[in-house]
Amino acid sequence: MSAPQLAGWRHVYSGKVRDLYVPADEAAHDAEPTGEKYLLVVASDRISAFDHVLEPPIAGKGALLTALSRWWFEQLDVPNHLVDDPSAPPVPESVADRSMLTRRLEMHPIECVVRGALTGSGFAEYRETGAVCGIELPAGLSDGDLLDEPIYTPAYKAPLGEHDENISFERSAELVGAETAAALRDTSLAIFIRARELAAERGVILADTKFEFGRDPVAGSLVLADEVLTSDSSRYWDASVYAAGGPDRLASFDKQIVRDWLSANWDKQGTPPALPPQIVERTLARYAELYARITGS
Ligand code: Q0Z
Repeated sequence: MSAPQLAGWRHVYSGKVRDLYVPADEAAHDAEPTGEKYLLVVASDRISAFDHVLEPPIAGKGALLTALSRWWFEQLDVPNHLVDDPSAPPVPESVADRSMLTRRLEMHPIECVVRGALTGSGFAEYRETGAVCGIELPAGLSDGDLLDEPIYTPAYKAPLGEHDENISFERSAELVGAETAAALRDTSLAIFIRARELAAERGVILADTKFEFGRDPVAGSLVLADEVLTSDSSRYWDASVYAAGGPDRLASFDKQIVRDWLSANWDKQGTPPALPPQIVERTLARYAELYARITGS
């Protein structure tokens, strides 16, 4: 269906929005002597909301999110999974602007979530227990309140089909070892603090985000993988809308138009209706605006 055939690559997995490929002829492309393996991460134009993939796709979304991810990788002082290697299999022209050629890593089964605001599942957990992932927070916080000190709230990446589960830092250490757990936490927090500051300079609040890291199979070192700081892996708010304090202050920077339209035009039972062209157009414009604001171009 939506994951197309790519010459020279074999499709191995699709999420709601992205598709993964490995080289069709893996042996021919293992870079000696390291035996490096590649993975092509392709961002489609698919958009999801309320746990459904919608029709039609938002043409241009995949390229904008890929460009945003690439831009953030460049800003960050952290080793990442991007490959620029002439001996790697070529990336098909058709997906060049919405794919990342990466080194295949041994992924840590932890979603490294950092929250600079209390909302979503973090606020829900706080309301019930006063804590998020074992981190006690002051009483009386409201949905969307900003946290002076961002908090690291890891989740265990459950096997396919199961739901990710919020865990304590101690639990993460049991899963990946104390040293790796500490590195995941410290690196995640450091990236978040830098990114939040940068976004703030551009009038955007980075409310929270999720990183994924892998282990370089040869060096054993920690490598930042997946997409980074895109609006599919992060919550971005418009700082001026947030400051105005109205009911839309926690509106998603880019997806809110879609969510509002669906809420008004669908009872959330069965298949969602197709988005009208004007909603598609306005949503693409929001993705473009986020990219322009964050990168300043
Ligand atoms: C990322 C994901 C996607 C669904 C695996 N460099 C890497 N090495 C090994 N594994 C991964 C990466 Cl990026 C990896 N995901 C997340 C991506 C569709 C899920 F395109 N899964």
